[in-house]
Amino acid sequence: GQDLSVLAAFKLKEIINEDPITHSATLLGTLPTGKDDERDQAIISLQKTAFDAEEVGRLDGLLSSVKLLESNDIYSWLLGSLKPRDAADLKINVIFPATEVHVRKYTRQNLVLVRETPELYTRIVEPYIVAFPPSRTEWVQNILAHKKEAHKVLYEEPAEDNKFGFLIIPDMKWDLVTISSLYLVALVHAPRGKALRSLRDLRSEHLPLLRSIKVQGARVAKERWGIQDGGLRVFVHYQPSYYHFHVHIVNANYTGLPGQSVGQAHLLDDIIALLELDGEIFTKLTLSYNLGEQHGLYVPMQAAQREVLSY
Ligand code: M7G
Repeated sequence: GQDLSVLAAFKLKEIINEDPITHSATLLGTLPTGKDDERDQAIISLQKTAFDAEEVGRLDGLLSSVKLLESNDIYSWLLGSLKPRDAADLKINVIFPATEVHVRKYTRQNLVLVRETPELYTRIVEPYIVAFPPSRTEWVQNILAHKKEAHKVLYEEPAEDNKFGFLIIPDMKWDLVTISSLYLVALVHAPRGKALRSLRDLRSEHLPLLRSIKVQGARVAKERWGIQDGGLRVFVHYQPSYYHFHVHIVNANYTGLPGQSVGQAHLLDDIIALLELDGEIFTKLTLSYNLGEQHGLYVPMQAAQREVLSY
């Protein structure tokens, strides 16, 4: 259809990432803008979809051909091809037009761990956050204003004068069908003048918001998809890619994703527990995290590390 012809017009420049564990590849290239012969930068990510538990049970319906590679005692290994079927084989994400920040984010890169004291936050990280143009979180504003993805909102609490609200919506990483890779995101509705950008901004006044995200996320996942208590991994990224506070709500069994590693993901339960101990804790804590060498904070944070006491 229409969409296929758009993707077919993609011209590859470079494969910027490839991961045999997540069965994914990220392509950098160009797509036509629709204006004359103009083309602009595009990022296309391909990921093989997970199996549906029911579908793997019927191998005859699943496989079109197999080839034996080897057999030894009770062990055999083969290669097989999937039959054309109703379920999709690939989840495809397109970013177009893609900015340089996107290209850098999606390009395979070395990671380093850095330590961010409150002082380094104020001096380096906060100005970096403030410098992002508002267009960077246009997609969030579109969702919060019900201009995009409106029919997919699963739960919503509006903000009131002094009260934070939020909504829960399927994450764009999710294919919307495979429960084993269920991935939702909660986006915060901040009252006027109370922007909440990241983990660093959290204070005791946000505890009701955080608890409500936890409760409603669990309720939605249970009612819609039968996910039982304890079946979700709910976490926050630091650093995130987008500085409009949001929470990742993921099937607990969907493990091993790059965004779930130590050095990036913080469990919402742990964040709540910390704030219960001390409502100002995020103004005092040194936070450690990994940065890719293409990340905008990499150079300044690396340079500042010698100021951070190591022990
Ligand atoms: P993050 O921690 O800021 O960055 O999370 P990450 O992308 O490095 O994880 C942002 C989350 O929002 C990610 O899980 C994205 O997949 C998701 N997301 C990003 N965009 C642009 C969209 C969107 O347009 N719609 C939806 N539904 N989710 C999005």
